[in-house]
Amino acid sequence: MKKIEVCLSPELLHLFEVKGKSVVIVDILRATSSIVTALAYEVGCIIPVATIDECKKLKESGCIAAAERNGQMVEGFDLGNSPFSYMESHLKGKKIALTTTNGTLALSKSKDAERIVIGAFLNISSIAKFLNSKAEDILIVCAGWKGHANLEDTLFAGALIEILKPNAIIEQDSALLANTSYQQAQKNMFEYLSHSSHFKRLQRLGVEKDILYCLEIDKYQVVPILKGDMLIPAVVEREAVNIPR
Ligand code: 3SL
Repeated sequence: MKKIEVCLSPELLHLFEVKGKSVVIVDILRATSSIVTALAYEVGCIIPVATIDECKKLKESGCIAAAERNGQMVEGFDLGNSPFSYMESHLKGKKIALTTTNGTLALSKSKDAERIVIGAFLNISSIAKFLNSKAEDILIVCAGWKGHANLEDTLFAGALIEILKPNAIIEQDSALLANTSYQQAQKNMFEYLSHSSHFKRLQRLGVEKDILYCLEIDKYQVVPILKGDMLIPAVVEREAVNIPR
């Protein structure tokens, strides 16, 4: 049986071995929900980068570029981080460079993993199925908020464990904590999260509809996987990727 572990914040990643593992990056509000949405809406690929400067360079080289800091779109970029902005038909088949406060940073810190996939409630069953089809141990990396753990990513980790646990070993307290929290929250996650910090931050920014959307379960089947520097759907993983700008 494979092991499942949960890293509650990228700041704790030095305590884990990522090499040889399937790593699931999670930033429910909203980076990983936006990435899943983008690929479900047939964006060609997402190039995740940790910094605004890297994203700017990709924009200069002709990519569409999306940047978010502190919940808001960064001036001078084409897109922010609302999942709804990735549903536009003109983005179909395009390369989009993306940097976000925590989500893309968590990803860049996990790059030594055997494979990296992107998880959200929107694709949770497909992620579980994909992970079950692989032999490697699993590490769920929660993006959190600026080094701190957050509730929404922890709940997702717990929900994924709930699906995977019949075939897995859980021997670590953060995985137990996540799973127990999810069991408490599952009847009404929106209500459960309503006192959490990023929920309130996004509410102040007037994007409560993004929160509701990001908590929808199994809306899509796409499994975004990192290939080189691009996130693409896992089903096209073995095909030659030749995506126009
Ligand atoms: O922290 C992140 O990476 C973002 O998802 C934050 S926000 O939801 O866009 O505010």
